[in-house]
Amino acid sequence: MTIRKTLARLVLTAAAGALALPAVAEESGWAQLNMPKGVTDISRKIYALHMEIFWVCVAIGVVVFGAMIWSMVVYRKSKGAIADTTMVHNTQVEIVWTIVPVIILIAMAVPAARTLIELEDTTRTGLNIKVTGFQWGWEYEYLDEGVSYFSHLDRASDAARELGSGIDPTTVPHYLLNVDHPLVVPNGVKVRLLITGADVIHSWWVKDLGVKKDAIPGFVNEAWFKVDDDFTGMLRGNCAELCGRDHGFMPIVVDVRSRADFDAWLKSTAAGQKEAAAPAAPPPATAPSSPPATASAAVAASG
Ligand SMILES: [Cu+2]
Repeated sequence: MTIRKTLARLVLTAAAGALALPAVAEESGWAQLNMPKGVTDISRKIYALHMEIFWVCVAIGVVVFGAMIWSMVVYRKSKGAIADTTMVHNTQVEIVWTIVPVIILIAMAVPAARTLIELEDTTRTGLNIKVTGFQWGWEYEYLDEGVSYFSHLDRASDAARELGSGIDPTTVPHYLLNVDHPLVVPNGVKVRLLITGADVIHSWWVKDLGVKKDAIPGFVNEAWFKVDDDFTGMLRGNCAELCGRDHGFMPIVVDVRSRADFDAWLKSTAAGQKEAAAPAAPPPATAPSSPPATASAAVAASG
């Protein structure tokens, strides 16, 4: 088979695969080489910007390296070429190679700035969640609803990662990419994240949401996302800041639900946590009173 045929077959296979996959299938093969389009308007804008800049870079590369290679081959010394000394300090050439890059940079800066401004607009949000990174996991607090819980690496991954565990990691579903309690959010709602760190710097990164924000102790960073109305499902991400020994073992899972499903989940979780935090029934007069359970001890039973 010729190289051209092989390449054509690879391109067709990749295209067919891309068409057959749902919106956020886990990428495999060729799709892994690029960033995903994601499930939000902003993530698609970031993807479009990335592709625009990518093709500008490709064009510049082709022109610059093409001119260099052509000059070196055609005007080589062995062919009797003599250097053109009029090109040195040629004012016209210098003006052209200053102005052309400036125009290219401005052409790239305009769409980049537009997307960046939109990315930073955390106004008019429908849900506020505080995200705290710690060694090694995440805490999520639904600020207006009084719901909070911790999210750790799931037990199956945690057991398989132990040295000499004897468990084949390929048999563990979503190995090192699964958690016990995912962040549950509704689709079609603008969600604001307030991101901070409890010990060292972490970074909350979910590529399908177009969010990657550092979690820094003593600072609160903001980010937002609004998942497409028609999307429900799991999105996966990681801590993107080297934060210590178990940096690779603090994945992020976002469970996107419909508005009604989310409301039901939030209501039942809030009720469950309130019940867990309520003081126990009054003890007998002679027995010492037990300390009340704290809200942080109540871990959400997310379904
Ligand atoms: Cu981390």
